[in-house]
Amino acid sequence: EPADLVAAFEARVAADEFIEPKDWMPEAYRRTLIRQISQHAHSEIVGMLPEGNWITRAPSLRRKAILLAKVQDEGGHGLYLYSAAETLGASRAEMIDALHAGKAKYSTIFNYPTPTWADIGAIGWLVDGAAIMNQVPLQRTSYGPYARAMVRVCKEESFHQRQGYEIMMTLAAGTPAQRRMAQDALDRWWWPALMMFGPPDDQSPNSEQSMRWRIKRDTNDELRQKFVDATVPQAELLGLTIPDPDLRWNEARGGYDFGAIEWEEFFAVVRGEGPCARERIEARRKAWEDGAWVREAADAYEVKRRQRLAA
Ligand code: FAQ
Repeated sequence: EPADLVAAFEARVAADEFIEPKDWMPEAYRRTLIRQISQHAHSEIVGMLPEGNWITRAPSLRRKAILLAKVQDEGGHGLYLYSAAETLGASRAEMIDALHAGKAKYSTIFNYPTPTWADIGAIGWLVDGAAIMNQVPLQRTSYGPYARAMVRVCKEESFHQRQGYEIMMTLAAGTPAQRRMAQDALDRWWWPALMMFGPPDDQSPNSEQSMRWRIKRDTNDELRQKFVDATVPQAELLGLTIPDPDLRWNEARGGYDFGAIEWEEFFAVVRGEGPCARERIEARRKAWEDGAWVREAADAYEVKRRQRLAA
């Protein structure tokens, strides 16, 4: 790649300018962005499934309307993000094929089951909470379309986080059985939520380059620490116990120390061995096949529209 173009690109990134679709960019920067943005999109789309499981069984009409709207928002985020990746030259069909073939990743978190209603509270509180921690800094990521998509996504995610926390507040203040259900959901979601931030910095092959290109603005461990620090007081307010005997405030550091994460579990889930991995991909494949007629109808309509315009 021409050294003068590379130097000009790097200077723009260093000056915190946004890189736009028609600007020159190194091929590896383009590929990294397609990887991250498409995987982010897949996470939103696969992320509709664990909560979708509860739409027909939400405990009241109000809860059902809220959950339906939240899951719909996630679909919207996915489409937004696929569009952002398309501006880099990736086609949607290619990206979706890569997901269905198991070549493209999606967040490990969505491979865990949602057996109780409290899981819907825990997902909003912890999973959306972790998502926001990661996405707020991405509003300043160096690629313009990705950064702008994050602005709207973060607004919606912060509403999602509050609705989850409100479910947890209701359960935590409810009957003993409801409190137990809330605690059980926290027990099951806590460690997977910490894994969402990715491998530890010293085992994160992409971090160094992505930080240099300002695609990532914080490292995996920095964001994980911020999430723990923000979430512990929220658990205390609920009167629930974070399932980590090593969790304690570190006065000198001004943050919480926490126990060791089971990275073997994380890497197994990344490899596609998560408890619901097969079910999730099958659900996505089926939805894609069932929707084929809609795509065909849209294409046929577009052909007719162009013919009308040309006539
Ligand atoms: N799951 O070198 P790094 C949501 C992979 S929020 C699966 O550190 P990087 C909202 C990683 O891809 C969730 N794979 O990688 C919602 C890489 O493999 P590759 C989605 C993971 O990219 C809420 C390898 O490990 N959010 O959906 C995970 O620099 C509720 C090495 O890792 C985003 O995607 C993982 N947890 O950092 C929806 C945010 N972690 O690609 C519904 C944007 C790592 O080389 C309900 N993405 N891997 O084959 C990012 O910020 C980054 O991509 C990281 C990973 C931080 C996820």
